[in-house]
Amino acid sequence: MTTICCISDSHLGYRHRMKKQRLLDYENSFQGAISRAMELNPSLIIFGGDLVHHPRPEPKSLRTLIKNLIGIAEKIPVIICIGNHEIEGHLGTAYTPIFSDLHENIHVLSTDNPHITLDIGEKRVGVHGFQYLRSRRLAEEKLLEVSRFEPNDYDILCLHQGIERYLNPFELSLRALREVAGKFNLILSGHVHKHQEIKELMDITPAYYIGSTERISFNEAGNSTGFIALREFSRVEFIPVRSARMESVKENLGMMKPEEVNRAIEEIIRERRGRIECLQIRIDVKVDGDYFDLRHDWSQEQGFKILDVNVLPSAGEEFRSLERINISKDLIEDYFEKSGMHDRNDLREVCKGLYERYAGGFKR
Ligand SMILES: [Mn+2]
Repeated sequence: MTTICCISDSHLGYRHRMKKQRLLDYENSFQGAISRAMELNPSLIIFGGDLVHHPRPEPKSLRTLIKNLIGIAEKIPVIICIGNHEIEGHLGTAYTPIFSDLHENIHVLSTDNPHITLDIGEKRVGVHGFQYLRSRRLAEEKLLEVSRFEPNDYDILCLHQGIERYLNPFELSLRALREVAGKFNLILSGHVHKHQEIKELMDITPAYYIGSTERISFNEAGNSTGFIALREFSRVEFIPVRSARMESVKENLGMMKPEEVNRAIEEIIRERRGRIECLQIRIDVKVDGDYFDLRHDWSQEQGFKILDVNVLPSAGEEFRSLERINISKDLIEDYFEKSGMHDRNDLREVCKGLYERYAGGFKR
């Protein structure tokens, strides 16, 4: 069986919420994805970009990456697309193009090198794409350019761009993609971390977001982590990869006494200890009592890699009355004096300027 694996958005070297343990998570899920992929005995591995989180990655993560790339390349070809996290501007700001010098089996897609053709099984396979481009005009122009090639037996477009309806701002409109989609047998993209079909293209050609191997924010708590395996040039499977278990809990407690709020949060934590590794708790509550009786320091709670507790008390009368204070230039002067910032003339002038520009004419 011919298999092509596509792995994306591993974000190696990311220190999520400044936690050291999270650095390891990105490494482990990346290694996990590669081990699982290699078990499938693939003929090619494509990386969809954002292999690393920073354009100048932390050395240990870079070492993990390089060792793995060379390890794979000893056995099969590797193709890499360059993601937004790996590049700051032009190609010269990214380390990724250098990876093609590590091994003759490693190929990097870029506007300098947008077409890679390989013999896989009985087929001549073309993989086409370029580095993440920030400008919509440029990205659409390059897409059109890259789509002009002599067809192979099987052609894959591999990108790392924001696509209309999935990200805003986007760099590729659906119109531009639909125009060229027919040139390809498969379209793959990194960048959007949730694995899914790009359904607006599916009537022309199968198109997918590859998905990420580890979540980089609590917004992604609901995403599965894993990678794509293309079987026999026809079937696309999503292969799950173990990552840190993440949950985001949002609750509205209505009206509660501070000690009841504390107990409710402790209960949420207790239920998840040992089951969830990264936990975010967001509580909306009308506090019946003193806000300062809420427990504010949760850092002593053991058993989590990240525990993030936020209590948002709904605004009571005392907050609403604040809205009725009229701002004036005198009030700004007053604030700078009383807050001990009387020396900050630069900031004071900026504030007064902003007031004049946006609120100066406003009188109740
Ligand atoms: Mn990414």
